[in-house]
Amino acid sequence: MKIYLLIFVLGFFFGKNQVATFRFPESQTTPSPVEPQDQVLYVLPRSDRQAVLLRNITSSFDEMIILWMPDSPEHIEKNKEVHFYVNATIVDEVKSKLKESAITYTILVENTQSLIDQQTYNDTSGQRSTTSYYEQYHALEDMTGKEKTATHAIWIDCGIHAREWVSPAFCLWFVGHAVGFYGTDEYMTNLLKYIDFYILPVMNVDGYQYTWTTNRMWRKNRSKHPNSECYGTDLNRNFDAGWCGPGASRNPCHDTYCGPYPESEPEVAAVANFIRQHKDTIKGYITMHSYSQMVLFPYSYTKEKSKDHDELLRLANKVADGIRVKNRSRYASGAGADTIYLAPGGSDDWVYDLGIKYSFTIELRDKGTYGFLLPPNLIKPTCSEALTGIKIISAHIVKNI
Ligand code: DDK
Ligand code: ZN
Repeated sequence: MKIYLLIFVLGFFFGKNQVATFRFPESQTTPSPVEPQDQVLYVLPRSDRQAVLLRNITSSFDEMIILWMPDSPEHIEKNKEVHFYVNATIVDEVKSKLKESAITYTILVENTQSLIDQQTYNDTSGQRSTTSYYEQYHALEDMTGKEKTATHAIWIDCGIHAREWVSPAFCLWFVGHAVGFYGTDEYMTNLLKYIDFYILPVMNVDGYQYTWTTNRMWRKNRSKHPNSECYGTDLNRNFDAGWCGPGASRNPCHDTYCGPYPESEPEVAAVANFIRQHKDTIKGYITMHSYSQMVLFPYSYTKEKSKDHDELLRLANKVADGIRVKNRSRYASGAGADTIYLAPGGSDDWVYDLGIKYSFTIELRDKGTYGFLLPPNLIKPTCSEALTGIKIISAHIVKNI
């Protein structure tokens, strides 16, 4: 089995400079004019004799001459352009050799070092919210964000449950919206200045695939269990939060099977490890499910109230109100255990107990008319209202960090 932990980091993260200005650090790194620079020379060999000479010259100075065109000295031919990069220390020597042989050359690039400086110079790193970010070259660490992760982020995952198809549809839609409407959707544009999003479009990849190929109503992942003919663990019962208490099953044949032990499933272990490693950065956790139209928060493994119950309830109510006003859909709100049912081992409760206060489960459309078989024409209104909700949660988080 393969786990694809596909994370889009929408890293438009906050920096002190809002606008990147473009300037060259000429004085810092460029050698003074008297110091010779590497040069790129251009020669058009006019005869076979000249071609042979050029072949010899370009192959004799190991590392000091780098042939740009053609790809190797053997390919140098009469009447075909030759471009080669000459180290500063031998520029004069090479030029006089060419002159001796009556080969005319022109200098293609005189200021190589300045050009290199321009290309490796970034005004600031991580300023992806500015257009000029995309008009600079970026080192690998810069592109991948290696340990340059945002200071504040919100995690959204979709597709914990295989048959809840509108959930992955939402994650894709969210990424498309965040990228495509960046600059147009003012609210989103602003939000992305302050916060990064980690998006996991499909946590339960194997189960999701199985719903496309074999059984549309499959919920769990597809792991095999010893001593049982049945497949699959409910990933939303496998997190280490009240694991396998009332509301989960120890029977591998059941849809709410909690697995042999907490985080036994690779999908859960991968997500839990990532979130543990980023728990100081991740300020909000939102997991998308369907169906029943609800905004849920901890706890679901116990009927007891969490210590942030009042704040989370107010925020969940605000989300439901916002969706009702803007999108005219009705969402219920409340702690999981009172609002839907006892459901231990869930991701939201685990994340909450890890110390990430703003932890929500959103149950998307509908209320049972189509259930898991929500027709494609309802993807758009479902995603719009979910986005309304996520904007409200995000704004609250930004205000409170
Ligand atoms: O896992 C479930 O049964 C539903 C989503 Se379909 C959510 C239950 C409440 C949140 C549990 N963490
Ligand atoms: Zn679900």
